Amino acid sequence: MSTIPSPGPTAVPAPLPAGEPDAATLARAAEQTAGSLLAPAAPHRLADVVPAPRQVQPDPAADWVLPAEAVIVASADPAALAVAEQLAQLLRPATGYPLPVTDATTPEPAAGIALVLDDGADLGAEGYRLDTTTDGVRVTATTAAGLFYGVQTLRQLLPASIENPTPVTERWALPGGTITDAPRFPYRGAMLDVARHFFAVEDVLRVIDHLARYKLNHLHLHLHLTDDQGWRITVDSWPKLTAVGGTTEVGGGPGGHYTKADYARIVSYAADRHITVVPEIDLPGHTNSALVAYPELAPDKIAPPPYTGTEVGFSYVDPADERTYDFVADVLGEVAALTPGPWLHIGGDEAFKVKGEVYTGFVERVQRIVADLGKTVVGWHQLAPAAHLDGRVLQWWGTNGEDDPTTVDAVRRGARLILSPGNHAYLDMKYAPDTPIGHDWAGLIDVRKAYDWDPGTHVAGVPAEAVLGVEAPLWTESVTSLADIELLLLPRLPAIAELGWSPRASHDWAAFRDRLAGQGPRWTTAGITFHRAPEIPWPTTPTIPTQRNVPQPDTATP
Ligand code: TNX
Repeated sequence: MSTIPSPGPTAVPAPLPAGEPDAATLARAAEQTAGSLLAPAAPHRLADVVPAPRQVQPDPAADWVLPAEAVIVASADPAALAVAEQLAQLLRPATGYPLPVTDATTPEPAAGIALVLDDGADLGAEGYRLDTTTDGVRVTATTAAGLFYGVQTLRQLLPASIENPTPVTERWALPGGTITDAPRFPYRGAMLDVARHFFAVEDVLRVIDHLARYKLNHLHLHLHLTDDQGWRITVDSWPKLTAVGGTTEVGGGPGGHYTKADYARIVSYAADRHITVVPEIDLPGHTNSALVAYPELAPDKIAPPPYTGTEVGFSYVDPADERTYDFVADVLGEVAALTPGPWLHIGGDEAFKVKGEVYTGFVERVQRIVADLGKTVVGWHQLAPAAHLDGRVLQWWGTNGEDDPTTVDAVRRGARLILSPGNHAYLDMKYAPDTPIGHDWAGLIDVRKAYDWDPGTHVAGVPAEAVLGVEAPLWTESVTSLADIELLLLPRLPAIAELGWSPRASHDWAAFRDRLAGQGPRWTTAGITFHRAPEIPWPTTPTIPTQRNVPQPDTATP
């Protein structure tokens, strides 16, 4: 296995001058556009999208080439205009085109792209329709989220060189036809553990970008905020949590934490991409870093030493001390106040030393605190035996979906499930024995293993209606850099994204493998690290033009 370095000399596109295009550049672009009218069809098929769209109706006679003078027109609505501006920002670097964004009460794509909010479109809360005709592209949706997903699809339909950070000469052709799309599940997430190793805000924002690309949006980014090895979020009423508990991490590094402003920045960056942050405060176990800071929370009232190893299950806050519940209420109250989304994740996993009724009693009190804050409880499926509370969501991380009567019983009492099976969705598992980082306690997870399961039927006895969606957790005991994160995320994240988004009827490993292969050149061009999984037929020829005005062969069309 290997990672892909940034493009070598042969793949570097001929740069156009940065900044405002001058007259000569525009003239060249015009000439190129004229030439492209005679050039071959779009290099991609309309169906070459990850996750697979619900319905694709190609119309090869309707291919369209983005002209240099194209305008992006959006419905006169701030949220639609914001998506239009995001689209322009995606397209301007590689095209070098100005792509002005304008609004119109009745947008018409004269020679450009239109993003249309239409209440009557009947496309659902997250669906969209994308029509490419010889006049341009029109994305229609009922919500700004739908427009945003349409834009992610549009991005993938352009040549891979659209990912280049500087202008390249390219024929920006889009395949003609109509895509009508909407997700299978409302919750499509990934988790980043920022407790075992701390990651800078910029790294988290980049991970959010990766989620957005694959429509892992809306309710998804789940920050694992606290653990034995470090406390990562400022709590004003308990300042030593970060001042003391935040200064450690696995392996003895310096740790770190997010200030409230940092956290707010992550939340708003995610919200701009239609991603809701789900914060986790893991209780009652995984709390060594809190006990180091506040020994009164420890069962023996003695501060344990800071922990920088990777064992689990040894620490817990004292369920018999009222101060513990004051602590929980304060912490969850401050985190809830910073979090616009509906969810508070309270962990609940691997509290090996808090058993039976003591455990369920603790969980039930914490669930009540969450409800009193107006939030919905999410917790690992170990919460299952505790009493049901309206809306409660269990995140199932088991490895045997055939045999979990406790979870099935909780679902019968009203719980819904987020599916994160350890042996399919855990992004910290190695791909193969030689993967340089990662775990293997749940087995090896190659791309096919990540892809070949069905969230709707995975836990026997749990009906598909009780499944809210999927989440791919990335635990970071062995992950120390953004490149490590990307190596484990890609290409498995798009596999989980497809399980969350695409209709089951489209599930097909061979077809997925081919579509996924087309993402490789995009990541390479964008400078994103990924695992070059041997089971994926990554293209070997550079797809980025190296010379101006050389028509590109129709390589990707089978
Ligand atoms: C289990 S999954 C854990 C984490 C570890 C992870 C490593 C879960 C709820 N708990 O504490 O980091 O395994 O794969």
